[in-house]
Amino acid sequence: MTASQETLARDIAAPALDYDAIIIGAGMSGLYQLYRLRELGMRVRIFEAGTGVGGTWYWNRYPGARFDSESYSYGYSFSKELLEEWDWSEHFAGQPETLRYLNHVADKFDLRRDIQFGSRVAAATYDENSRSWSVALQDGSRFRARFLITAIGPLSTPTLPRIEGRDSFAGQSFHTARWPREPVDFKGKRVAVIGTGATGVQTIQTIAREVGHLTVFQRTPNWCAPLHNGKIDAETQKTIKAGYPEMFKRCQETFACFLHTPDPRGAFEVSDQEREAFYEKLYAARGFGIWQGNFRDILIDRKANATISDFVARKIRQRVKDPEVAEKLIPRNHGFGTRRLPLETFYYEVYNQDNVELVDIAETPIERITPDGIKTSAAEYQFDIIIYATGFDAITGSFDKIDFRGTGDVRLKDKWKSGPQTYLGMMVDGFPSMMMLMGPHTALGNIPRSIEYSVDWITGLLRFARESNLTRLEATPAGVASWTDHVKALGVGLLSNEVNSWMTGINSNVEGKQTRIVARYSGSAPAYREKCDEVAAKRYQELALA
Ligand code: NA7
Repeated sequence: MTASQETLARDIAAPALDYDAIIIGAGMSGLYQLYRLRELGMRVRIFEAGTGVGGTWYWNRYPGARFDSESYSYGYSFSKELLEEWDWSEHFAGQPETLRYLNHVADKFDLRRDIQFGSRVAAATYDENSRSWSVALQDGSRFRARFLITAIGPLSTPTLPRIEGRDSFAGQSFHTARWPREPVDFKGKRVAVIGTGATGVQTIQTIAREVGHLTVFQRTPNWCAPLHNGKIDAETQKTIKAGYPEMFKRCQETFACFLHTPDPRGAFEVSDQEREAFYEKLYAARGFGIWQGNFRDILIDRKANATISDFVARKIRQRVKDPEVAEKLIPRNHGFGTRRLPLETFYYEVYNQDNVELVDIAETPIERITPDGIKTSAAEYQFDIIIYATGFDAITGSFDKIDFRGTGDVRLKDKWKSGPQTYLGMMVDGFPSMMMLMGPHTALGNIPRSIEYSVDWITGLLRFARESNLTRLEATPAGVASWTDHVKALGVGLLSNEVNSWMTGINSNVEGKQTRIVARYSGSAPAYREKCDEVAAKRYQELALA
C-alpha cells in the first residue's frame, strides 16, 4: 500500500475524532495551550476537574495564599494588550487577585467555550489503529483526539497524613489545597496547623491574628526569609509597564526565569564583612533574591551554604523571643535553600504571640487524631479546626492518578515505577502524541515563564505535524534514555538532591514515595531552551514521526 492508501485505510477503520487535541487541565498551562492551538485552527477541548479556571489558583484558596515571585514577572507575557490593561495591586499578589486575573484571561480570549468544567479525567488510552487517544472522564463519558496534552500541574494532588483516627475528628478540617469557597470563621477558635512548608507558613502568619489559639505541629522546620511585599503605587505601575519588554528579556536570561539570578562570586571570594553585608542586603530585599540571587556556590558547596544558613539562623534567634522556640524553628537536617524557600511576612514573630504554641512532632510525634483534637506522645490537644498544610504528591502524583495507557497497554505509572523517564520533560516513548506541560524533568522555576516556553514548543511541534501530514509523534527510547541520564547528571552535586522534599519526590503520606528520585530538571532555563530549540530547528529528527 502507498502512504496515502495506508492513511485512507486507517481513516476508514478509525472511529471519528471528537477533537484534534484534548488538554487536561485549565490552569495557567492549559489556558495558554488552548489559546495557541486555536490559532492553529485546531479543534480543542479542555477537560477540567474544577468548576472554574485557574488550576493551582483555583484550588489553593487558603488564607494568605500568594505569589512568592513578583506579580509582574508571573503574569502571561504573550499579549501586549493584556499586559497593558492588567494592574497588579501588590508586588506579590494574593490568590483572589490571581484567580481574578486568570478569569479575566479566560474571558478576554473567549476560552471558556472550549472548556468542559467539573470533568475529571480518569483514564487515557492510546489506540494504535486510529492513532488517537481515548480520554475517559470519571462519569464514564469518552472523547477521542489525535493529540493529548497534559496540563495537570506539578503540585495539584494534595496528600493527607496517614494518622490513625483522622476521620474521627468532630470539628472542621481542611487541606489547604481543598479550601472551601465560604470564609472560615477563626474568631475565638482553637486551631491546629499541621505542616510548615511554604503553604503552612503563609497560613500560619495569616490566621494567627484571628484565631483564639493556634497550635503549630512542625515535623521539620524550614528556612524562611522575608517576602517584603508592598502595594504598587501609580508611578511604579507605569514604570513596570514601560519596562515589561526588558523585564521579560531578563527572565529569559536568568537561571530559573526569576528576576533574580546567582551572583557570579563564590561565598569565600569576598571578605567576611562583605559577605555579611551582602546577606543583610538580600535579607532586606524583596522576594527570592536571597535564594536565587545569592552567591553561585551556596547550593552546591556545604561550607558556602553554612555561611548563609548561619546568617539566617541568627536572624531567627533575633526575631523569636523564646530561645527554646527559636532553636526549634532552625533547621538542622538541611541547609538554607536546599528545599523550596518559603517567603514570609512576620512569620517568626507569630511565635512571640501568647496565643500561639509550637509543637515539635519530631520530638513528640502525633499518635492519633481524636474526635476532640490531636494526641501526641506527650499531650492531648483540643481543637475546633484542624488545617492540613501537608503538601502534595508532587510532580508525578497527578500522572499516577490518571490511568495513562500507551502502546501495548503499558501503564505510565508502571513505566515510571523507579522514577520518571522523559524526553525533554515533554514526551515519553511508548506514549505517542502525548505531550506534557510542567511534567517531570522540565525546567520549572518561575513557572509561567516555563509554561509559555513549553506551550510554544509543543505548538511548534503540532504546527510541524500538520504541515508535514504527521499523525503520530513519539519520543524514541534512545532520546528518553539520553534526556533522563542528562537530567540525573545535572542533579549530581546539588545539595537539594540530598534532602527529602517534594522536589526529590519524597512524600511520607504516599505509599512508594519514600525513595528520592530526580524529578526536576535542575540545569539552567536558557540551557533547557537551547536544547529544545535545537530539536525544533532540526525538524524534530530526534522524534519518531509518522
Ligand atoms: P510542602 O512544602 O511539601 O510542605 C508540607 C509540610 O507538611 C511539611 O512541613 C511536611 O513536613 C508536613 N507534613 C507532611 N506530611 C506530614 C505528616 N504526615 N505529619 C506531619 N507533618 C507532615 O507543601 P506546601 O503545600 O507547603 O508547599 C508545596 C509547594 O507549593 C511549595 O513549595 C510552593 O512551590 C507551592 P516534612 O518537611 O515532610 O517533615
